[in-house]
Amino acid sequence: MKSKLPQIQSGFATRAIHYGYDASEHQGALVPPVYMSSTFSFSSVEYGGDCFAGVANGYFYTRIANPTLNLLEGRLASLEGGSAAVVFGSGMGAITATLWSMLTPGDDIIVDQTLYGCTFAFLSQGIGKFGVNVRFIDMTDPANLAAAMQENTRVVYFESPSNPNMRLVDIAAVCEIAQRYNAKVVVDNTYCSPYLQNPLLLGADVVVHSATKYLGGHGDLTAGAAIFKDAELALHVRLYGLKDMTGAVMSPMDAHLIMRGLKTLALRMERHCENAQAIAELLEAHPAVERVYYPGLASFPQRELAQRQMKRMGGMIAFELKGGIEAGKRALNAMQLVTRAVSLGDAETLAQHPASMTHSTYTPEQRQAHQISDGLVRLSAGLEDIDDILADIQQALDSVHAASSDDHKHTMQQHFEHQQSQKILESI
Ligand code: 3LM
Repeated sequence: MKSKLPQIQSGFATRAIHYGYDASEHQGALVPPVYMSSTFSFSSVEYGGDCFAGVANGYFYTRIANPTLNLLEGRLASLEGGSAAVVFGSGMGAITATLWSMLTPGDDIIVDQTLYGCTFAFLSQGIGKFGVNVRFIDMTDPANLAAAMQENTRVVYFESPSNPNMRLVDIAAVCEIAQRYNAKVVVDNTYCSPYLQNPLLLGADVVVHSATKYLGGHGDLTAGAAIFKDAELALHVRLYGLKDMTGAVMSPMDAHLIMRGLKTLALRMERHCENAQAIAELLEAHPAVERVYYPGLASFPQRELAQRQMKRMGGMIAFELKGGIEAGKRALNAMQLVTRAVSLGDAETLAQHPASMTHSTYTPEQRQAHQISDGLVRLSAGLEDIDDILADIQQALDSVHAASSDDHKHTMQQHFEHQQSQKILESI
């Protein structure tokens, strides 16, 4: 990947804007041209054959490689500290293609017990059908992993923070254990984006992203990426996972939009973090709220780990209201600026109910066993003016609190009236 910039010395924002692109090779175009072409012509039949054989390094079909996709891949690899990347048509495309490529029948994979709903569905119902043994453990304690590792464990997989309940996994400690068994570590870094956390630099082998989220950042595309420490594994995933197994190819136009999003990733992440911190503090102080899960709060149980492996505390929050699921639903329905929607990492502040939405792929029993409470509400802090977000959340929580106080008063009144009538009855 050629560029006139000194790549290694460049800071994050500089690489997010410039990496791998030299305008002088493209008529001076400031913004990289988008190669909206599914196929590429060959100067001769021999050259075409060489491209297919991998002898010549030319493009031939966008599902296998495309200059716009390659530019984005180089940029993402640079931002995560990897040596190569492969982009996909969705985060699930990246996750499934990567794991299909790394596992064969008889292999064992150990995964954390809390995962995004569709990743959980793939691991609990999908890949197991093909002879891969999947085991779920609580990876927040690395000792559980050390106890579970086996000779045939090929992959260790987790999210940190986990979607939706904000549990953290000690990335360096887990990688150290996996390495002893020659197992590869795959980390879903969607919640952090490469701006806040770089698992490859902590010892992981692969990072996957739903680029639909912070990387794109504007809620207008669906995309994914896998970034690799080892370029050979990247090539294997490209040829086996993307070309042969899934075909989950990214559109060049989406790659263009993601590169546009990357230009402001550093700025956006700073604002997401700032807004989330203020929201988490408001939630924690409100009498309607039972518990808030946000690494920026002193009450967060894994605060020291968060500070060790994350640059800032992120844009995602989970919380529970005192009235459980019913109060949570009432609060969500009362929100006016905060938008009721799944997904995350957009400019808009989004809130949703995991048990009935993103994590409805778990049965109620599985949710209970995997620590996803039915009353949990998830919020993705957006980029709006913080005062407006806080005012909306405050009024929504106030209305829940007022309703529950009214309910309480009503119950007390009924209780009192019942007692009075009992006394009257007894006195007759
Ligand atoms: C969501 N999440 O609202 P796509 N990894 C993580 C994710 O959060 C997601 C994916 C992978 C949500 C999507 S739910 C119907 C909407 C940590 C997606 C999958 O395939 O690009 O959606 O990424 O939590």
